[in-house]
Amino acid sequence: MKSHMNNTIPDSLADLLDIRGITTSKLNTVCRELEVGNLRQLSTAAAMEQLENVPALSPEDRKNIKRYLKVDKDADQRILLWDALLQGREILRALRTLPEVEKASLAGSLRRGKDTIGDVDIVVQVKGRDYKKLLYKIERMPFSERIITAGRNRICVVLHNQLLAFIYLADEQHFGAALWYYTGSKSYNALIEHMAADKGYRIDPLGLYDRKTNKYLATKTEEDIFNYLEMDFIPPELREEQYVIDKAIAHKLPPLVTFDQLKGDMQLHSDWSDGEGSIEHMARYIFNVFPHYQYIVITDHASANRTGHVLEPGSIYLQAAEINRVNDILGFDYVKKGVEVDILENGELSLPDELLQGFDWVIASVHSQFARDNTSRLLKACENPYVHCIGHPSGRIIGSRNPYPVNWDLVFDLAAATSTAMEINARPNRLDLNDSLIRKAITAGVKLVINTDAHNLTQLDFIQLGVWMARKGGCSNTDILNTLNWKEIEKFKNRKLSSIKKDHR
Ligand code: DGT
Ligand code: CA
Ligand code: ZN
Repeated sequence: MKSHMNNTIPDSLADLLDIRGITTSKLNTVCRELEVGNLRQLSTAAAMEQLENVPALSPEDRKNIKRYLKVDKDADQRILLWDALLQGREILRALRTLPEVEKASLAGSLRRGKDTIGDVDIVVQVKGRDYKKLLYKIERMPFSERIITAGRNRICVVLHNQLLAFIYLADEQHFGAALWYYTGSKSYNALIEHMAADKGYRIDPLGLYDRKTNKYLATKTEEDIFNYLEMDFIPPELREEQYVIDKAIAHKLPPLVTFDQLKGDMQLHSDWSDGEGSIEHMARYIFNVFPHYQYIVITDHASANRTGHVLEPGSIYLQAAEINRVNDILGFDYVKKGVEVDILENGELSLPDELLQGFDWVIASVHSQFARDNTSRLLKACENPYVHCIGHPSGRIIGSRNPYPVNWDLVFDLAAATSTAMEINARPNRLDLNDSLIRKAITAGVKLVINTDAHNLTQLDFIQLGVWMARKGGCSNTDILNTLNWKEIEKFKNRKLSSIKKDHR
C-alpha cells in the first residue's frame, strides 16, 4: 500500500495512487498543471484529453488513469450481458479456488441483469488481510491481462477483451454492505441512503451505522440491511427505481418468476428452416438436458412468399409427419407443431389462415421495414384469430438496430383484449421485449412467453437470460404463459378464438 499520508493530495484523489505507476509526485504534478483539486475536475480534464498536456505522465499512465476514471473513449464500450456473464462466472470460479476467498459474488450491472454491461464488478469475502499475496495470485490468473490498480479494498483488472473487472475485497463483517453497495444501481443506492438517513442510519460499503452514536449495526449479509430498514429483500434485478422501494416497504413485492417454473420453450428453429439440428436430435437433447420441460414448440420460419431457409407450404404436412414420428419415439406429444410467420408490409401474414389453423402455436414477427412505425402491422397481427404470439416485438438488435417506433399503449391494450401473447426473446443481442416494455406489457394485462429462439443446441441456455429480463420487468409466474401446462395453453388459445368470434357477431 502506498502512503496516502501526503497531504498535498486531495482526499478524493488519494485512490488514484493505487494505479500502477502513479506516484505521489506525478499526481501532484497533474493537480498543479491541470489545476484540478477533486475527482470530478480530474475526470472532466481527462475526458477532454488534457492528460496529454502533462509530460510527467507516460502514455501507459494516461491510459490507466483514463480507464480508471472510466473516461477512455476508445476502451469504454458496453458489452452484451451474456458475454459479460460468461466472463464474470469464469472469474468467480477462478477466485473461489483461492484459499483466501471465502465467498465471491457478482455485483454491479452484471448482478442486476442490465442488457449491456460497462464493466464487471465482483465482491469477494477474504480471510485475513494479506492482500499482497492475493494480488500476486490474481495477477497470474488466466482471466487477467494486466492490473491497473491494486489497493487494500479493490483491485482493477483488464481482461483479455479489454473489459475492466473491479474486484472489491471485504471481510466477513462487511461483506453484505459491500455487496449491497457495489450492486447498485447508483440512483437506487442514493434513494436507500436517503431513506436510511431518515431512519437515523448511515449506510456505505462498510456497513450500516447509527448516525448519532456511530455504532456499527449491520451487516454481514444484505438481508441484515433490508431487515434494519424494515423492508422486503429487493432482488438485485429490481434495484433501479423508486416504485420497487415503495413496494418493498409496504411488503408488497411480488415473487419473481424462476427458471424452474418454465414448462417449455416455445420458439425453436430446426433444419426444416434456418436451424442447425434435426427435430429428433433437438427433441431428444432438450428432453434430457431440460428435464422439467413438458413440451417444446418447433417454430420454423414458413412463408408462401419467399424461399430459402423457410418451410414452404408444400412441406408443412411432411414436417408434421416427422413431428408425429418423434413424438411416437418419446411416447407422448412432447413436440408441438408451431410456426413463425412474417408480418408482411400491410400487416398480413406470410401464410394464409387456412394453413395457420393447422398449427398448435403461431408466432408472427416483423422481419422487414425496421425503420418505419410498425404499430399498424402489429395491431393487424394481433387481430388474426390464429396468431398466438408476437415474436421479438420491438425488433431491436442491441448495438446495431434501434427498436422501430410503435405505439405500445395501443398494441398492448389490443394484445390483452385479444389474448395475444408477446414474446420475451432471450437471444443475447435481442432481449426483446426489454425490461421496461415488459413492465408496461404486464401492467396492461398482456401475457408473455419466454423463448430462446434457438437455432442450435448451445443457444438453449439463453433461456436464463430471458428469465432474467422477465424478472427485471417485474414478472411473476402468472405473467408468463410458458409456466402453464399445455392444456392451459390451449385454454389461452381458445380465449382468443372466442373473443374474436364475439366481436364478429
Ligand atoms: P456499468 O458498469 O456501467 O454497467 O454499471 P454499474 O451499475 O455496474 O456501475 P459501476 O460499475 O460504475 O458501479 C458499480 C456499483 O457501485 C454501482 O451500481 C453502484 C456503486 N457505486 C459506484 N459509484 C457510486 C457512487 O458514486 N455512489 C453510490 N451511492 N454508489 C456508487
Ligand atoms: Ca459495473
Ligand atoms: Zn424471427
